[in-house]
Amino acid sequence: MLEKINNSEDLKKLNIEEKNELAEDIRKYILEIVSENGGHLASNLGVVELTIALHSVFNLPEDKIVWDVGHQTYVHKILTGRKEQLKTLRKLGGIAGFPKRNESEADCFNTGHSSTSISAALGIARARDLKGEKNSVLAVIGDGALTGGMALEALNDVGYSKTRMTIILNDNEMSISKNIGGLNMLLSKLRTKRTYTKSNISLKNIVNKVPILGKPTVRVIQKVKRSIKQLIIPKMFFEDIGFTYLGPVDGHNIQELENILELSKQVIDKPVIIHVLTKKGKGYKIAEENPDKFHATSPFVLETGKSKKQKGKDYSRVFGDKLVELAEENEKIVAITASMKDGTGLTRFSKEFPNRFFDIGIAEQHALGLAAGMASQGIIPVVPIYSSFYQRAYDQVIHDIALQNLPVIMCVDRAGAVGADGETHQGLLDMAFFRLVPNLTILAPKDFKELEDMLEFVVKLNKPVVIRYPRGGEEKALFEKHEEIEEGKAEILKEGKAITIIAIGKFVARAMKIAKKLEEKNIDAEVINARFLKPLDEKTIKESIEKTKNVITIEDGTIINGLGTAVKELIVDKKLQNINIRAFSYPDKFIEHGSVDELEKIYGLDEENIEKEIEKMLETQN
Ligand SMILES: Cc1ncc(C[n+]2csc(CCOP(=O)(O)OP(=O)(O)O)c2C)c(N)n1
Repeated sequence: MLEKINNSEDLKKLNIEEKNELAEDIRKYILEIVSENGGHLASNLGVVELTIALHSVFNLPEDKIVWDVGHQTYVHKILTGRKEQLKTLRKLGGIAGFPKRNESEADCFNTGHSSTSISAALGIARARDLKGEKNSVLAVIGDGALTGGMALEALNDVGYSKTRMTIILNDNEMSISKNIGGLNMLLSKLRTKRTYTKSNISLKNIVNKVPILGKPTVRVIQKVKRSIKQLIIPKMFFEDIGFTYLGPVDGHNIQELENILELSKQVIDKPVIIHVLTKKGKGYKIAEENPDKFHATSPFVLETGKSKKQKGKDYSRVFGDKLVELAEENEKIVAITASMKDGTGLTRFSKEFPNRFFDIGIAEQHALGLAAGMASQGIIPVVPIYSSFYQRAYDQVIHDIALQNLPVIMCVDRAGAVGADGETHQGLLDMAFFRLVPNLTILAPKDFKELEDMLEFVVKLNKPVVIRYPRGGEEKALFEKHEEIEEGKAEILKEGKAITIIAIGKFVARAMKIAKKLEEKNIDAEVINARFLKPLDEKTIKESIEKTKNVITIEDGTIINGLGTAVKELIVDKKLQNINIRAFSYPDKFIEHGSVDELEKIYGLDEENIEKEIEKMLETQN
């Protein structure tokens, strides 16, 4: 069936049996591709029927669908002319793992970070009304994403304003792990009221029997429907805040989904929320049983579900294990996660210290606000969040933490380029935006051991602090020493006279390798592990630059306001004369998807290029 379908026009010609067959074909196709390329598997398998129903009932690109997070859009891509291209999913130059306006007209809004869809859809709907147009606007949001503050702010606005739009609440009871929170409790009450589906579908039959459906008829229907529900659940949250609530509906029954979507089109004086029940990983038993593991996966063997690559130790694990060790010694230490327990390495901590572990939903702002409150009372909160998601909590870092100088330990996981998830997920801005904030101490370890040492150091520091470390494992380099961490103190790893190489974080290992290669060519490089972006070790760096007169910096962040900028500022401020400087970093642009190795090559951060550039720099000087 999949061979016959290239777009939603083809889809609309199919009957229900054929659509069911198509759903199975799509599942197989997605499994083939994701097992090969890696990607977000379980969420996509869960929305196959829902996406088919949406494309059957609505007409894109006139009608607009905003996908929250956007990790579940593989089916949507298949049904909007990108079936073949999906084979290049997440590869350099290939199709992105998230919706992109520049990829297709059917992608009306870019997403990647959670909980933005309702705001964006409301904006699109208001623009439609201002322009006097009539198209439908929908947001598809998961129960996990609904826990994010931005989604709740938008719900508050949509319900009150009565703007015509539809929210599809894709409820699979999961965020990445099990979903949590009061809203989840509300949804589980609603989930069990299967009778709604029946009553709604029969309402749809009534609607169909009325030839021309006027506003008053809809109102009567709504009234009847509301009174039925009120009998069962005394307090209808969604209806009370201004929505027409439809559902819950079986998210794997295409006919029922189409019926309820058609019904929603009839409601013209209010926003609608359709509660759709789906199963994460649907149709692939191994993912159904381990939806968290298959939320996002590296390439795997289809028959067994086993990863194709042997997974070694990574920074998140090292962080998690060290935190357990520190928490055993210090009962003030607590850990907070914004729905990323596994990803940030906190699973062990959550088991060993359940009372000191807080999963607070996909709510980074709240995570930092909560941490600030705890720190104000003498608790030591440790908050690991991915670099790109820290962007969301910037004001909490400034206003709630730094301004009050509260000792919160902010661990920035996935700092630097992350690879296949692409521009929304690259962790390239954190050094730049954290460096601006007064009172923050900012560190980055050169390897696993230094991360452990830094954690030991910061739990005693009693200041707001940021430690950033990359995705995956450590870059292999044999460090002969690990000096004790002292506040604002860099580490000279190799002495030399020809050039100073200052690196931070994962690139320190690369700096050492480059220095060794240069040595073979009789170029004597000094290597400094900056350790602290702030406060920068001005004394050590100044003395070295004065000696060598040549300096390069290497960092996995944007060119603006990182290590390179800090060293340039130092050269100007200290009036150092006749210095050659070159900063290696990512440029001032959003960095596309591709493997980290590929991206580093493209942006000139690979060993060979840096070595070549150093040689050129020294040659022109001679
Ligand atoms: C701001 C932000 N924080 C964290 C994430 C990481 N993340 C991606 S998907 C996801 C869970 C989403 O759950 P839900 O909305 O229920 O969708 P499902 O995958 O279950 O369909 C999380 C936490 C993110 N994308 N954005």
